[in-house]
Amino acid sequence: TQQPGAALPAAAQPDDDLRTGNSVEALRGAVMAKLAYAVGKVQADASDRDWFLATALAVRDRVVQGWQRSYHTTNTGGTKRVYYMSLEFLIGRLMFDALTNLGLTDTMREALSGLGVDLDKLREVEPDAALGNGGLGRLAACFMESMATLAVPAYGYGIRYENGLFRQVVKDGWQQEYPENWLSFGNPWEFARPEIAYDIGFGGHVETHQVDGAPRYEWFPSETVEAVAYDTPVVGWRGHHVNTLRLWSARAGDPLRLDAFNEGDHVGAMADRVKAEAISKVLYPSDATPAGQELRLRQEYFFAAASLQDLVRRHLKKYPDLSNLADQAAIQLNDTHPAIAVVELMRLLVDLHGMAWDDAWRITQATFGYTNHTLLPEALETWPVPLMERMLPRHMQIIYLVNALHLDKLRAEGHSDVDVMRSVSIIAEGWGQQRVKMGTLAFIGSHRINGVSALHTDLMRQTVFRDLNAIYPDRINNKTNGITFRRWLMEANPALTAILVDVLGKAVLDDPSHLEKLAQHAGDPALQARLKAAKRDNKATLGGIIAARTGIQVDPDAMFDIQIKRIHEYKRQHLNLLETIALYNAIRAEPWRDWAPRVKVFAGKAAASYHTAKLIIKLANDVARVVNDDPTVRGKLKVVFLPNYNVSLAERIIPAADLSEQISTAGMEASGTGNMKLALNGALTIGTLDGANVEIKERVGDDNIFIFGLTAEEVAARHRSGLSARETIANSPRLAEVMEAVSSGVFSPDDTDRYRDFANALRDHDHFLVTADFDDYYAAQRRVDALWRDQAAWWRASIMNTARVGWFSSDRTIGEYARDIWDVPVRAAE
Ligand code: Z15
Repeated sequence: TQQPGAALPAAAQPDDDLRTGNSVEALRGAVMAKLAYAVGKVQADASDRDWFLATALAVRDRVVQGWQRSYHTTNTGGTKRVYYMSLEFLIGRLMFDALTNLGLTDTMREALSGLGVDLDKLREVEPDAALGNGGLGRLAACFMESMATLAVPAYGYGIRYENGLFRQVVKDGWQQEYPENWLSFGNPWEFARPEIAYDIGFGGHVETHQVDGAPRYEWFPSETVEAVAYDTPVVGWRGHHVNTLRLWSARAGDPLRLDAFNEGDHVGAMADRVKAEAISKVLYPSDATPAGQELRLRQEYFFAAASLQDLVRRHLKKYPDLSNLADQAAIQLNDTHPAIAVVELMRLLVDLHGMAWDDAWRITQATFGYTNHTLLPEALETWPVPLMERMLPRHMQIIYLVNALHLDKLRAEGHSDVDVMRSVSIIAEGWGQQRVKMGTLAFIGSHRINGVSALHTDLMRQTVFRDLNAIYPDRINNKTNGITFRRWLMEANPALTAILVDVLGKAVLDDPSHLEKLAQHAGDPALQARLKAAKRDNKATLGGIIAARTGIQVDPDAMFDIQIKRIHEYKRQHLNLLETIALYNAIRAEPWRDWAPRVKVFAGKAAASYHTAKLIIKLANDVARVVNDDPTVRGKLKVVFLPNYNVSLAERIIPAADLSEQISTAGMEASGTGNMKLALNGALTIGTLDGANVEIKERVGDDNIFIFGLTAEEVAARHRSGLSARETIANSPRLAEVMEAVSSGVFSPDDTDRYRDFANALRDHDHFLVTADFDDYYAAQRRVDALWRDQAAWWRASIMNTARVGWFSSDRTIGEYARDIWDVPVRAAE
C-alpha cells in the first residue's frame, strides 16, 4: 500500500484538481488526501468507515461547487424561495445520491478499486439517516431531491435529531427498540453553522403598552433555548442545482451554572442544559398518530420559530421591510406539525415589526400552504389550551384573535349554523377541556391546502374539511405524491435501469415519460427474459440478506410477495397474515397440488407504545416459525419478518419484489408511496381502491393490477350499517377456521392465550374491516397464483407496470406545487 501523501500530485492540474477534478486519478488523489488530512489515517490502518468518510468528503467537495453556484444565482436574481417545513426528513444514506446525480459512480468505483477498496462495501457502512418515521418523512426527502433537480431555490427546515427512529431488534418474535445514534462516527455531509443561531423563547408572560394610541404586546419568555443551524447540501439530477437542508439543533444558552457547580451540585448545574437540549435529542416514533406530549410541542415551536427568524433575516438583508414577503417566500407546512409557524409569523409581523394586523394576516395567508396527510380523526393534532397558554402565552392570544376575527367574518357573511361554527372554529370545546385544532389553524392560515392523492383530496372535501371547503371552495387542491426515480430506480435497481436505457435510450433518465414506450415491448420474450434474470439476481441478493438476518433460506425462483411499511391496523398486515394462514391450511390439505411457490416478506416498525401493532409483529414471527418448520409445505410457502426496516433495506427489497401488498382499509391510506416504488420496479400490486392505488390502477390498467375489497364509500356505509364481524366470519368457513386457529393458540403453543383478545377484538369490533374483506382478498390472491403460473403473462403485466407509472415521479409532483401553490418557475427537462 501507498504512504499518505506519497502519491499526491505535487501541483494539481486543472483536470485532476483534488477538489474539482472528475477523472479517475483526480478522484483517487482526492480520496487519498481526505484520508490523510481530514480523517487522519494512513492507508494501512484505514477501516471501511475511514474510507467511507474520506470518499464522502471527496464527493462533498464536488457537491459544494454546485452549491456555491446555486447560492450565487439565487441571491443575485430576485427569485422567490420555497421553504419546506417538516418535522421529518427520512433521507437514508446520501453517498449514492450524490454520486449518481453528479454522474461519478463508475469513476469513483474505479478510483477506489485502484486502492483495493470496494465502493459497494463502503456504501453499506454509511449510517442510514432516519430523521423520520415513514411516508411523510420520506416524501419530504424525495421532494428535496426533486426541488434540487428542478432548480427550485428551496430550503428544507427541520430538526437535527441526535437519535433518529429507533433500531428495531426482534427478540423471540417481539419488537424491541434501541436508540439509533446515527451521528456517533461523525456526519461527513453536514456543515455546522455555530454562528447561525437564534434564541427561541418558552413560557413567561405578555406585557401590553400603548404605542400611538394602539396596544402593543411584548412577550417576555421565562426560558430561552438556542437553535443552531446545520446545513446539508442536496444535489439535484446531473448536478445542475444544489439546495440546502437546514436542520436545527438545540443548545442551552448557559451550558453550565457555575455557581451551582462550585457549590458541589454537579448534576443540578447541568439541569437547565439537559432540559434545553432534550428538544433535539430524539424523534417521536409516532406515524399517522399525534405524539401529544409537551416535549413534542416544544420541538414544533422550536424549529418553526428558528426557521421563521432565519427566513425573515434573509428577506431583510435584501428588502427594507416585510411587506413583500409573500412575493419572495413560499412556506409549505408538511402536515400540521409546523402549523404554529402561522401564529409565529403573525407575532413577528405585528409585535416585532409593527405591521397592521390585517396586512400581516394577508401576507401570512399568501405565504403559507398546508399539506394534509391523514384523515384518521384520532391522528389529527390538537393541543390543550392550558398547555399552549403556559408554553406560548402570546401565541395563544393570537390564536384567540385569529379565531374571533375568522368567526365574526363568517357570521357577517350570514353563517349561523352552530354545528358549522363549531367545526370551523380553531378551538374545540368538550370533555371539560379546550383544545387548539392544528388542522383548522393551518387551513385558515394558508392560501392553499392540499391532499396527497385524488381520493384523499376528495375525502378531505367531504369529511374533515367539509365546512371549511364549503366556505373557501378554491383552497383545497390535490397533489398526488411522487417518488424520486434517481433513488428508487437508478440507485436501487441498476440492473433494471441498464435494461431501460438499452431499450429506450438514455433520455429515459431525464424524462420518465419515455418509459411509456416500453409498453410496445411488453410481450417480447427476449425483453421478458432479460428483466426476469435481473429480478432473479435482485432476489438472490435479498435472499442473502434474509438468510443473514433471520437464518431463513428462501428460493429466488419463488414469488416474492412483499408488505413493507409501518405496522398499523389500518394497513392491515394482519389481513395478510390471516390469508397466509388460510393458504397454509389449503397447502396442508392438498400438498400435492401445483401451488405457486411464495415467499411472504413482512418488514416495518411499530410505534413503541402501540400494543396491537407489536402483537402483529409477534404474530408474523409466530406464523413464520410454524409454516417454515412444517415439512408438508416445504418450498411452497415461506414467511419472513425482516427486522429493522429502513430506507437502505427498502432499496434492497423493492427491486426484488414480484407482488406489492397495498391492502389498507379503503379511505384510510392517504396516498402511499411504497406502492409507486414497487410498481416502478416491476412488482404487481394487490390492493384496495385506496390512496394512490386508485391512480396506479387507472394508469397500469385493470388487467395489470389485482384490486379487491370494499370501496371507501362501501366502508363508510358498512360502518353506518353496524356491521357484524361474527356473522361475516360464520359465513366464511375458511376465515372461521383461521380465526379459530389463531384464537386457540395453534401459532402460540407456548402461550395459548396470546392472541385470544386480539381475535375477539376482530370478532367484536373489526374497525378496519379485516373480516369483511377477507374472502375477496383470498380470491384475489388465487388470481395472483394463476397469473404467476403463466410466466409470459406475468412478465407482460410487470412490464406494463414499469411502463405506465412514470407519472408518479416526484418531479411531476413538485412541478405541480411550483405552479399551483408556490408560484415559482421550474427548470425545463433536458
Ligand atoms: C405519515 O407518514 C403519513 C401521514 C401522517 O399523518 C403521518 Cl403523521 C405520517 C403518511 C400517510 O399515511 C401515507 O398514506 C402518505 O403516502 C404519506 O404520509 C405521504 O403523504
